[in-house]
Amino acid sequence: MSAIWNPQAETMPREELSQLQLERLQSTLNRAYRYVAYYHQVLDEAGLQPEDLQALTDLRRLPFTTKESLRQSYPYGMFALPLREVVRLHFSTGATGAATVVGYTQNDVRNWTELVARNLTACGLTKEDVVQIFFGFGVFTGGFGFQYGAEALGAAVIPVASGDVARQVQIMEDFRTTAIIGTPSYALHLGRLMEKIGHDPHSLSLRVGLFGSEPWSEQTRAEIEARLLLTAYDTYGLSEIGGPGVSGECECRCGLHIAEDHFYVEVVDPATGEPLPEGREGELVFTTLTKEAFPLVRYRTGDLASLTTEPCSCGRTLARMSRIVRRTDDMLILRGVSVYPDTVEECLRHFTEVGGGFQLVVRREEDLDTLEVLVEIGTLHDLTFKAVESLREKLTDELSTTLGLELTVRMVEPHSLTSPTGRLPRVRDERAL
Ligand code: DLL
Repeated sequence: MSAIWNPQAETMPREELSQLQLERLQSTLNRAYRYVAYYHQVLDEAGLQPEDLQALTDLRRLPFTTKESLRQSYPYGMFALPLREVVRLHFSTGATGAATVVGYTQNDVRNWTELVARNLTACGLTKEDVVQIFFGFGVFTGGFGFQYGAEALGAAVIPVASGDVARQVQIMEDFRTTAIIGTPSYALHLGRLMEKIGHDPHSLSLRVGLFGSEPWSEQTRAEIEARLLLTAYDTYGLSEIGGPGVSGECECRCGLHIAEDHFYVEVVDPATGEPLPEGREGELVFTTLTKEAFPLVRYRTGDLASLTTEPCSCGRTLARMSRIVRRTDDMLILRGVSVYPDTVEECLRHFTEVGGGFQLVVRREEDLDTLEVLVEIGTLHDLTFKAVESLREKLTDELSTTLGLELTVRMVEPHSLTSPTGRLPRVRDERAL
């Protein structure tokens, strides 16, 4: 079993952790009430003062913060500190397209670095590693987050970001990269393309990959591992809460440990908002406990997962969340049939000729909902119209049988739906309902 970056924090007895969370929550609420007009109003409307919240479960007396609240306060309305204290701004269009701006103080960046360092250490990375980052270095949090974390470990980091696959592979080979970090769809694309260009993965030195920022299945994990000869770990985060480092798998790969000393997590029924017991899948709701510039209270993520506080064999006491395979806003209801993008993903994985990305486009034509599935052409050797058309027909059959729905498939350019720098929405709902 690999080392633990911060044993004091990561293996703390759970009662002690709850006490720490409560202290940090009270301090967060005090600051939010004092400095963020939005939270001042929320508490006033609930008839509460910050000190009325005496237990973690008292948080349930407060309403959720939603993406909509963030959008309305664009750009700085929810900052708890003046800009002179802020050293970094990131923003995201999120999984559903609404812009949200997040600020970090120097201390927030230090905490972020620590959390990503924990995440990398849990996957067995050390200062001996050569880490190649595929995530973008821009307003998206992926690139910088992992750069800081891996540097804190003392690893040698190559911030390549996006680039064509041949160049990535060349760099991996020349620099003897041992760990890669990016979206799973890009890793899959890279693996498949290596086969196409006849590049033997044995010529590389890869041993570990951290992938996240979008949902991916166990089949995708198995294929990435087989093609790139590495062990693949899931890593989760969202910009609103601070970027990557919110949770990540350890070497047991039995759920993602949440950095609970920095985030208080709840799982709620997405329909009623009521808290759900451990083990039940629901929507993740986070409250930040240490964020200075941009504290959030009961932020609804739209991500669906379940929690467990059962001890993990790695020794960490931090709760684990299940892998996210879908979001609350992912589910489409088409002519009464529920369609989840992960079902489509699972089905597409059986076709090695397709690329890593896909998108479901829903339209309403003459009062009827239609579904078009855009699929990237991947490693198809024969690109004649006939070959592409035959693949398209096979996909149409397979997908409509699996989903129980009539649909059309459109083949699109390789790589046009895959981005190394972040996620493209897996659903485009063009219905004007
Ligand atoms: O994607 C932060 C990040 C960067 C996480 C790099 C991991 C690695 P956003 O752009 O704000 O931030 O997107 C956050 O992406 O609410 C989830 O819906 C989705 N997501 C992130 N990680 C995973 C994952 C970054 N491991 C949104 N599995 C989140 C499934 C994920 N979905």
